[in-house]
Amino acid sequence: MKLLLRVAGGSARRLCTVAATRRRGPGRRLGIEGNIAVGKSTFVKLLGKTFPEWHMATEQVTKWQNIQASSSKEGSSFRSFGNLLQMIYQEPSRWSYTFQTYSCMGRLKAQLEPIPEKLLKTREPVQIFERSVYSDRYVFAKNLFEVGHLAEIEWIIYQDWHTFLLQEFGDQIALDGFLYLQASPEKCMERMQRRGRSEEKEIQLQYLEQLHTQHENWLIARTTEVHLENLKDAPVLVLDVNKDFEDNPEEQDKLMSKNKGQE
Ligand code: UDP
Ligand code: D5M
Ligand code: MG
Repeated sequence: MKLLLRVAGGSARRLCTVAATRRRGPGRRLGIEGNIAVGKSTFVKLLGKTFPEWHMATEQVTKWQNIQASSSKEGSSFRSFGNLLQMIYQEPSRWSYTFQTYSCMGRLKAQLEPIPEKLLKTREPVQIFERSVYSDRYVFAKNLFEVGHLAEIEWIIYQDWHTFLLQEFGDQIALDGFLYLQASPEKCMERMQRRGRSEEKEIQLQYLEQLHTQHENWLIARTTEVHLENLKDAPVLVLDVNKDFEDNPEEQDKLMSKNKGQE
C-alpha cells in the first residue's frame, strides 16, 4: 500500500493527502521517526505551519527532564524527583529499564488521546506523533538490550508487557504509517551539538550510528522482527533531511512535495 504525501504548491492553499488507511476510525495518524536531532521537532513545527488544522503530539522531553509525582500532595506539586534523561545517559545500565517504562507509558497515553473535537470537524483529520511506542521498542529498547544496558530479564519482561499492551489497545493506538526523517549519523551529531542539550553532551557518534542502524533495519530493510500484524507492512515515507531545511524555504518545499511511497 502506498503512503502518498501530495502537496499542491503554487497557491497559498496546500493540499496534503495521506492514502493508506487500514486502521478503523476517522482520519489519518502518522508517526514521525528518526535519529536523535535529525530534525523531527523542526519538521513537526513546519508541518504545523503548513497544515494548521492538523494535530501535533510532540515528544515529552521536558517531562523526562523533570519527573513529577502525578498525584502530588498539596504544597509538593512542584517537587522534581530527578532528570530521567540525564540519569539514563549518566548510568544507562541502572536507568534504561525505568526510562522505557516511563517513555512508553507517555507515548501510549499520547496515542490513546481521542481525536480533538476541532479536528473532527475538518474534512481530513490528521494526527502527527513525534516518535511512537514502536520506535521506543524497535529502536531504543532493542538497542539498549543489544549493547548490554538492559539485562536479558528486563528485555524479556519489557517485551512481554509491550506486546500485551499493544494487543489489548489494538486499533485505538494504531498508526497508519510513518514518515522517516533520514540523515547520516554525522549530520545528526552536528545538529545535536548545535542544539546543545546538556544531558546529551557525552553522546558519541557510535551511539547515533547504532540508532541509525536500528531505524534502517526497522523501516527500510524491514529485517527487525515486529510483533504486530499491522506494523509488518506499515507504509513508510522516507525523507532525506541531510540538507538543512530549517531556514531554507526551497528545501522545505522539496520535502513537503516529496512522494517516495514504499510498498
Ligand atoms: N536543525 C538544523 N537544521 C535543520 C533542522 C534542524 O540545524 O534543517 C537544528 C535544530 O534547530 C536543532 C537541532 O538541529 O537545534 C535538532 O533539531 P530537532 O530538535 O528538530 O531534532 P529532533 O531531535 O526533534 O529530531
Ligand atoms: O529525543 C529525545 C531524547 O530522548 C534523545 O536524547 C533520545 C532520548 N530517547 C527518546 N526515547 C528514548 C527511549 N525509548 N530510550 C532511551 N532514550 C530515548 P530527540 O530525538 O532529541 O527528540
Ligand atoms: Mg524532538
